[in-house]
Amino acid sequence: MTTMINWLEKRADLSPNTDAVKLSDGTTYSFSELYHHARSMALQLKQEGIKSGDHVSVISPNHYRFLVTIHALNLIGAVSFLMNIRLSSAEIAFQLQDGDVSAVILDQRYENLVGDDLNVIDIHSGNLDQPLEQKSHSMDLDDLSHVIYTSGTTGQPKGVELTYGNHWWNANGSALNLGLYAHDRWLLSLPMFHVGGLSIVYRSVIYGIPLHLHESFDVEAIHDDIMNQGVTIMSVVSVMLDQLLERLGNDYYPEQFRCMLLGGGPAPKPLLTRARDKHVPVYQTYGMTETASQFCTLDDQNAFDKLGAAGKPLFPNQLDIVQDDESLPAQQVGEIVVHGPSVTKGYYKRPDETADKLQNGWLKTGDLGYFDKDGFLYVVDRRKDLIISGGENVYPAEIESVLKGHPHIADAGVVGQKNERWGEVPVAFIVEREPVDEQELTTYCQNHLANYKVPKTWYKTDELPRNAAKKLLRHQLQARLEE
Ligand code: S0N
Ligand code: AMP
Ligand code: MG
Ligand code: MG
Ligand code: MG
Repeated sequence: MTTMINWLEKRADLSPNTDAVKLSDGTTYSFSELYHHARSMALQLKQEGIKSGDHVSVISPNHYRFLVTIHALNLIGAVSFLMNIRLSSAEIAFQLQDGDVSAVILDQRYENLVGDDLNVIDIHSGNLDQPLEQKSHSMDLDDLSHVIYTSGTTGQPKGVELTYGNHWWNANGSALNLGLYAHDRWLLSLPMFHVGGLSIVYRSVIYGIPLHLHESFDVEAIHDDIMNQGVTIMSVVSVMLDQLLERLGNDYYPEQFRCMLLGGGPAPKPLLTRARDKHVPVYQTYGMTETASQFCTLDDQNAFDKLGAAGKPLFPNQLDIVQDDESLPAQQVGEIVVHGPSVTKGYYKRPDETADKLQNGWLKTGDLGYFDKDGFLYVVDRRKDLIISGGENVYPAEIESVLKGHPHIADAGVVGQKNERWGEVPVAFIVEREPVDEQELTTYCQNHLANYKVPKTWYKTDELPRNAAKKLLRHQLQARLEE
């Protein structure tokens, strides 16, 4: 047990007048204002019945109120379940139930995603400037701060448990790698419901630097922010970098822009080359929900030399490449396993899966990679069957199980297809029981799944390749696609 003063409270004491946030319309809030707003929100939420230890879901796009809510729930000591706004109501319902969630704080635009059996609170209600008494708040590094769901090979999403300690070590490891300057400003456009965005919230408070909060991925607004508003770091996924480079055209970013942190999936070599040609300092990173964001990252010295590498494990993380429990030498591809204080303690209410994936403190990621002779990580393949579309994970098993629930479908197999815009998109092979048209299938999937999981192309076939044990051979479907 390691207790600390609440980080926002500490930051508001150390740098009360420093900007905590800058919004795209130019509005700024200082750390002391953010702290006051979070305490006001916490008071309101307590009046709504939320107390320490409660499981509370937050469903919102990026917004100042979302940031305030995250801090307010931390002040109360409630565990926040951050949910992807792109999910369908069926997917949200699963997480709410699985997570034993008792209240939902949401942006009204997403009201239709939840039933009325829970305590639903409008994130935009409540006065953020309430008169408050002096009070001190603490946090325990071993306590859960968030649970974030990820899908799996089985098609059943599971909640990754993240503690304050996970975030603390992640933020410290990041600064020890990227460095920290008094004038740093981190642009936040990744959604805060994924760890890539969430981790910036904690870095801002722990480092005492402003975050430039964008409510959507508006290329023009972001380009302007980098060019004219002193942004020094931005976190992106490949599809964002691609569009930003397009917008940059023949121009160059100002010198103070020192890091484009690129993660969330593979980085195509041509994209990295384009960025290098434009002197955009891309730091490729490897990390995941289970490691509270970046785990391995390139550094200043090697950002341009080790194109394609995801760097070395951040201080004090360890990463190994293994096969049959043996470490492999450099250049040999094996499974990536990770160990360190930013790694999750496990999956909520999933003791078997936790025991299977976390052994002796090492997490089996399922990803494949190798070290070069200098110890830099190269990720060569993702967890089994994982498709990444624009930074969002898509698991074939999840889509297949929805498709097989359709009365006219006898069998279904889903694989990823290369896509100019999203990197990869899911496509489906189906065996019909009775004729069914593509529009009907698309609508059916839209009712059950997030949009980015809906197959973009349908291939009708007489039979799917399965082995003797009836296991679907997805690589054969993949090969058919490439033909
Ligand atoms: C790429 C984004 C911004 C695209 O969204 P955009 O442009 O805002 O789309 P919309 O206008 O909302 O929708 C238009 C149509 O496009 C569909 N759509 C939207 N997104 C996708 C998608 N990803 N794939 C396929 N289709 C998509 C909409 O449905 C809509 O369709 P129609 O018109 O039919 O209604 C957006 O997708 C985005 O924000 N992506 C990033 C998500 C993300 O955060 N991923 C990272 C998750 N991983 C982690 O957090 C761990 C790694 C990590 O921590 C990290 C990652 C990056 C950088 C740093 C780190 C770090 O370690 O610190
Ligand atoms: P998520 O937790 O949803 O962000 O998914 C994390 C997964 O994204 C990892 O397990 C990898 O499969 C993939 N990933 C993350 N970073 C990289 C990278 N640098 N190169 C390739 N794949 C990556
Ligand atoms: Mg101000
Ligand atoms: Mg994901
Ligand atoms: Mg939908």
